[in-house]
Amino acid sequence: MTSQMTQSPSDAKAAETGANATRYFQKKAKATTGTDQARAAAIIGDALAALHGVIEAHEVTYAEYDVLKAWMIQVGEDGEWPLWLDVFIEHSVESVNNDSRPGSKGTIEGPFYIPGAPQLGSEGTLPMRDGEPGTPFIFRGEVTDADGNALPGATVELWHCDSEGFYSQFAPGLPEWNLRGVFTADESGAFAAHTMMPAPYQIPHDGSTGAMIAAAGWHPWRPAHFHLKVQAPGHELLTTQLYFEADEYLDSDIAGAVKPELMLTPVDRTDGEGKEVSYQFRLCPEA
Ligand code: MBD
Ligand code: FE
Repeated sequence: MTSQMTQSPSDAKAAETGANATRYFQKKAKATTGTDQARAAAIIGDALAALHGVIEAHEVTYAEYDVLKAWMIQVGEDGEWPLWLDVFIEHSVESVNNDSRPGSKGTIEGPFYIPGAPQLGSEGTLPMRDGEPGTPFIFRGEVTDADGNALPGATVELWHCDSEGFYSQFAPGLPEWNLRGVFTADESGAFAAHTMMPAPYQIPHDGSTGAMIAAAGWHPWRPAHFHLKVQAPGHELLTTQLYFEADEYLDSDIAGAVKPELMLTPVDRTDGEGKEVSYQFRLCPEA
């Protein structure tokens, strides 16, 4: 019967969250990469050799091998591969591909981006519940090219969790587009997003991903963050996150996605309740 009853975000289960993330990923996944056979053989061969090296270095037992097998089966059954991969692997792919770009630093997308959020113009309030809990926050941004010239019409997609760490469309009982929206930079390249401050965030940890973290004695936390995708014609898409100075999890982000360039230092608003901050996004010219 519980499935018939109204659910609240805190009823979120890693398996349901994971199944949603898997479904969204499968919608956008491409079947081919254009990777040729020689490169595929090199990547696959090196990946397997690296794993064999770990097994030899630690003299992994058959009992441990069987635990790995059972665990991998369970990750798949619960749909947690998007979560696990984005937490433990994506940061390496992101840095190999983007570290040498000029302009603002990017970081991982993570598993909870959904395209098609409401369009809010150059200034607006993200969709939120009546009485949305948290500290009101104004995020002002400017979008420029790598030389600092304004990029009017640039789009800025912003998504983040609520003050309890839940993302809409991944935890039950939240309005569809809660704390997700798309802004368009005005003629001076500026936009302003009115929202609530996100809280430090625990990745879903009641499933297989959590079991691995617990087995290693780690914690499941990420520092509080905004997720953003910033885009303008003729420029590379910037996928990034912004964090808050002094957050206790900056040095131990389970997803390894913090960079010193991605820090916000909000100040108290002088004209109202809450905090505000501004940030400049410099986009890299298209290759
Ligand atoms: C998140 O919110 C997130 O940003 C990452 C990287 C992984 C899991 C959940
Ligand atoms: Fe996130």
